[in-house]
Amino acid sequence: TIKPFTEIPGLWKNGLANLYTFWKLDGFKNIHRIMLHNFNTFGPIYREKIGYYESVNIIKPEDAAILFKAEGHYPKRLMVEPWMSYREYRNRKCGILLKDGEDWKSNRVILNKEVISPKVQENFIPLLDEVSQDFVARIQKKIEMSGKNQWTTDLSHELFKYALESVGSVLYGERLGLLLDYIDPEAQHFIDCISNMFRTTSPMLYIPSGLLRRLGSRVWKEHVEAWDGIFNQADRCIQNIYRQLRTHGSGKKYPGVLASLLMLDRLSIEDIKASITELMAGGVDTTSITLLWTLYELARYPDLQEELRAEIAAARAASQGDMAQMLKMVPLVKGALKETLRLHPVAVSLQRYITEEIVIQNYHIPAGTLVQLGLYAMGRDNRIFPRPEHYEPMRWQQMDTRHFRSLGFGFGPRQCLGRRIAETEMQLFLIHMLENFRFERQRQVEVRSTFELILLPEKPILLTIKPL
Ligand code: HEM
Ligand code: 2DC
Repeated sequence: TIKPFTEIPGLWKNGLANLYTFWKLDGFKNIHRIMLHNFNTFGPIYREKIGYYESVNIIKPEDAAILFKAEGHYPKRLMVEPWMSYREYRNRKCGILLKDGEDWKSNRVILNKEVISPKVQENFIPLLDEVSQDFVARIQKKIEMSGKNQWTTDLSHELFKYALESVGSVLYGERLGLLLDYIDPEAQHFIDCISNMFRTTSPMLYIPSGLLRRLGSRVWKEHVEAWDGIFNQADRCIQNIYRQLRTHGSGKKYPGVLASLLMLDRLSIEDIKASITELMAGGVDTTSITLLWTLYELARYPDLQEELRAEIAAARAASQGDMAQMLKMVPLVKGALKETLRLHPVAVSLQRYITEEIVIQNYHIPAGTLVQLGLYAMGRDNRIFPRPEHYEPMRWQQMDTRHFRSLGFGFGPRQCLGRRIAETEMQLFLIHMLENFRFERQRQVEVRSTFELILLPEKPILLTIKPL
């Protein structure tokens, strides 16, 4: 017999009391560990209410399959309210990330063609390959300058630049110049603004941002400042391409995502600007942190680095300089990235408002409910991933991975729009870096994640980079 919604275990009766407990547990930074704890306490499904925000939480791949079948034609995830509030406050248009319904769908269909289809991915490869090669050269220079034939560093700042340079080259079809010795202070400011934007979002998640705005609170002010910086820099980049296109037209073989969208002329300029801004902002911390975690894991396993190098060398030889071909021959590199996202997902959860009633773990869940899949908790569950604490890229070759286990980029028509850019950029990075360097770690202590809307390393990760 199927049990009613009201019998789902969990703490959902007193939202305010739960918000207080959450706050006392420093929940804003520990949301991922609290979710893990809740699954251990309540089992594979629990209901929760924190403040005014209510959800049902699930963890199993087979339940994720049921969830995504009920997401409807216009899948809707939890609205990040502060992001929406900013756009209302500054009277800015929402891009693809915050749109809904038919408006989202019609924009997404067009963006898919220019951002995530296999056809355009081929165009991204040479652009991203060049950025990776420049990054290697930059690291080589740093190693030389150190005078010690090795470089020990917190690589995150370099990775932010790499990520912005990569996404910028794809969006604008030209280089921003972030890997040069002297970089544009505006570009560095943009990077700082993105981190600040994420950091100031999480404390506002459970408190209506309208309230914080009227109270003139400090987080809200910092949040606005961060988004202002993001929009201003993106506007400058977009204006620049727009002007070039009007005066010279596009001479290049592939002019980038923005110019392609402008020439296609199927979205309004305002819609294009809004989504390009979000793509530019979404393309920095996500890939850079995933790459940092990957190097962190690889630094612990020198043998794995060797296996990856062997695969890369074989692929390099077999593909004879055709990078598109080469990327099809590196399953272990791809497995490593999946393994990183399993242990260190960018998004702590995936969420959908279901459009029809479903049954999960024998409980009725009514249409309209917000259902969350605990991505971080799933990746660390030993019933789903045997020996979850082991970093084993190989497991993605053996297991039945098709069944809702590799969900780092989300799922279905609402999945990450930047997925192909991110994957290509990260694969090329690992290929070039492993072809040139070895990675080691000073202290073999574990670095935990902290929640700043996305999951980030709690403290700096120090790596030692040595030439091969
Ligand atoms: C959405 C993860 C990189 C732009 C998402 C979602 C996830 C995600 C989990 C929500 C998907 C869902 O609800 O099903 C990641 C990860 C990345 C990454 C793990 C890298 C390791 C990027 C990059 C860009 C980007 C590089 C931009 C170039 C977006 C956008 C959305 C999105 C625009 C919203 C799509 C929509 O609502 O239709 N991402 N992302 N992401 N991501 Fe990413
Ligand atoms: C954060 O409880 C935790 O890819 C919340 O590139 C639920 C939630 C909702 C939406 C998620 C967010 C979480 C984490 C960050 C995500 C976001 C959707 C897109 C965004 C996953 C899980 C991200 C990082 C985008 C950001 C683009 C932005 C900078 C314009």
